[in-house]
Amino acid sequence: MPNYTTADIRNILIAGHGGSGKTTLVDALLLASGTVNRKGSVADGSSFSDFEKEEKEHKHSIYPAVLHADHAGKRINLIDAPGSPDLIGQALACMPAVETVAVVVNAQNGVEVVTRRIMDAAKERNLPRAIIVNKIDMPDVDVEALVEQLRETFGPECLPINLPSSGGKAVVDCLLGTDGESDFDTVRRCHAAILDQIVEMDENLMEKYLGGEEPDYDALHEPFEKAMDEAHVVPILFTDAKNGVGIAELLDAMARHFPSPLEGNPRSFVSGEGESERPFQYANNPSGLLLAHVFKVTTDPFVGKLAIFRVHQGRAAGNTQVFIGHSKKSIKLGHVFHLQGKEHREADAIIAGDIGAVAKIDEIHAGDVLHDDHALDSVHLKPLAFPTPMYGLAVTPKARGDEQKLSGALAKLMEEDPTFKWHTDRQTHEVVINGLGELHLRLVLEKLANRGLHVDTKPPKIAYHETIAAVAEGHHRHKKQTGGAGQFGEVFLRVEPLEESSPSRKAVGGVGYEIINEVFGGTIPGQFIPAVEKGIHDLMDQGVIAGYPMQDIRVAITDGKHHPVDSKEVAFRAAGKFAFKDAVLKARPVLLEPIVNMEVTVPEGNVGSITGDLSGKRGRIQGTDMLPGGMAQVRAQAPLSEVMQYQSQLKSVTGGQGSFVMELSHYEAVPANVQQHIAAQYKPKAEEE
Ligand SMILES: Nc1nc2c(ncn2[C@@H]2O[C@H](COP(=O)(O)OP(=O)(O)OP(=O)(O)O)[C@@H](O)[C@H]2O)c(=O)[nH]1
Ligand SMILES: [Mg+2]
Repeated sequence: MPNYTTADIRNILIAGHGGSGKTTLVDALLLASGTVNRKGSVADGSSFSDFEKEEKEHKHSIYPAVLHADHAGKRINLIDAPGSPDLIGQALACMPAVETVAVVVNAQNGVEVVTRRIMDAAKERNLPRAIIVNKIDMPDVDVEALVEQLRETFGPECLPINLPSSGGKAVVDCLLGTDGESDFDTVRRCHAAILDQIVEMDENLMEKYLGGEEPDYDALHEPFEKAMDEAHVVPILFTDAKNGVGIAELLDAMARHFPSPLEGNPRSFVSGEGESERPFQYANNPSGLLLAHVFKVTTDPFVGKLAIFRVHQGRAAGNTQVFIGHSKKSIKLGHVFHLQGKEHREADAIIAGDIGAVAKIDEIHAGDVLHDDHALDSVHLKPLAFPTPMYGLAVTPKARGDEQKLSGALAKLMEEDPTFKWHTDRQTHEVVINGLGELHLRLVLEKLANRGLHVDTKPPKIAYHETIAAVAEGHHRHKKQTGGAGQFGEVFLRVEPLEESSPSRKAVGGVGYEIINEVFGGTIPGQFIPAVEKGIHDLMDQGVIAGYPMQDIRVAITDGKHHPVDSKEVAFRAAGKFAFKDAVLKARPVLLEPIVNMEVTVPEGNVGSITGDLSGKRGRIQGTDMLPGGMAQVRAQAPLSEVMQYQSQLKSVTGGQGSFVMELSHYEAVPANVQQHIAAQYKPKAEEE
């Protein structure tokens, strides 16, 4: 067993915008705690956190790494997430594993795109946050203005607990400290501001404090931690990770004030599905039954598949039998490890609150729950939304015969990254990959190449959907007489648009429809209804206008006729399909196209041409924000079909200085002329009836 208890653990996600210094900070924390004996460096490829081949080549993080620093009797687990906007899915996926999200802000740049995204996502998930302002050594940083910006953007609960001093060469405590020199504001004023906020959590403490008594660290832990849990305080700390300034103070703060697994806000585990879904209470207690959540899987060159999990209850001991989700078959866990970057340290058990890993178990997938009790078999974490990736490429292997290998590799990558998707196009049979931006997919192609898989790429076809805009009725009689036995089935039905709010319709972009049976008096005998439904399904899948799947349609089967001898399933399946087609053609069929949310980052001088260009592409500009360093961000919505090749257009306008990410917003009807054009190009296979 480890020499620490659940109460001694701190789980902290280090997230924030690219280049803010997260990895450097983690390397500094490891060194300062004495957990390692040298300082890792991103620049020379010796970082404990950025250890993967691609990370060393690019000199920035691409995958989250799990590390730990032991300090003051506490085990501080640190997850270092990549900061590129394209890779935000990786940070989001790690949130269920931690009690605290520490957002690193580059003192020079202030609030950036990913700063905002992570702050919002952590708040949405009810996770306590801290802000670490890094790079305070850089020339011309205006820390005072930055604190103002943080408070304006994220709320007045963002309050410094230390302050830079000696021109950024040191930090001075203002949580308990009342005097000392600081580079801006006064220690006394900041001390009063943060304490006023914290004592609100504890009446007793407040009384004493108002009576002039200063609290000590022990008295502060509980109210401080509680204030973080309730987002009543978001502590701000200052560091220069490169030169080790503020690092010891940060370690102290993590150990002293940040919530332990026993104190942090509980994760939303639920049992059952749909209507029978209930919140599931668990206890962060090592002696209970095992409940662990796999938040990340990776492929390790030495040990193969590695599943990284957070134990929420009980303990995951090596060489024991566990169940995966609702599978009734138990598997043997084998060795369990603590991770220190690429190093795996074997442990007897991973206790409640801790983070560990297990290797070589193909049956374990990201999002799985590991447990050791059948009674827990329907327990899972309430799924959280990830951005839906829409930037796509159709890929074909350069070497013949690599198709199988390619799909195997893509399936692995998809499991490792919740915002990477791949599928085979139904019409073109091409393999299509989707990511959040150009960089995202470029990294995927690089990873494939490193595994010996080289591919050609081209833009994929747009995934249109079809739907209807009106109510209509349809009818078809299927009758065949070939020699002896005949086929007979007749169907009447009605179609209507299915509103977005209908419970039977799935999430945005999901293909939702509903079929109801209103047949009265057995005009279609019960046993043939499934055949009619099958026929409707067939056409839903094939589409009517241009060969795309249909969605958001309610179909009511209303009436029909049968024949005592000739009525057969095939007859009703055909009748159902063509009655549905008859109805759809009368119900003003429309083609829906995907609309994407885009965030385009360009030099300020290019904003005019970028917004002009996007407007010309049927885009809607939603806002422009100035960013540090003479850059600006344009937020817009645009039809995917118009921005499929955006990378090359952006490159030519900005001379390679622009970047963008896109995600699915919703589906919308295409303009009539576009629909006519697409429908005219569609040549359905001759239909046999
Ligand atoms: N001057 C100065 N440089 C720093 C500091 N922290 C990090 N750097 C430098 O900033 C650059 C980026 O640092 P990283 O630690 O890789 O940043 P990151 O946030 O992990 O970046 P991503 O992994 O791409 O998201 C490196 O060149 C670091 O040496 C700091 O406090 N002061
Ligand atoms: Mg990094």
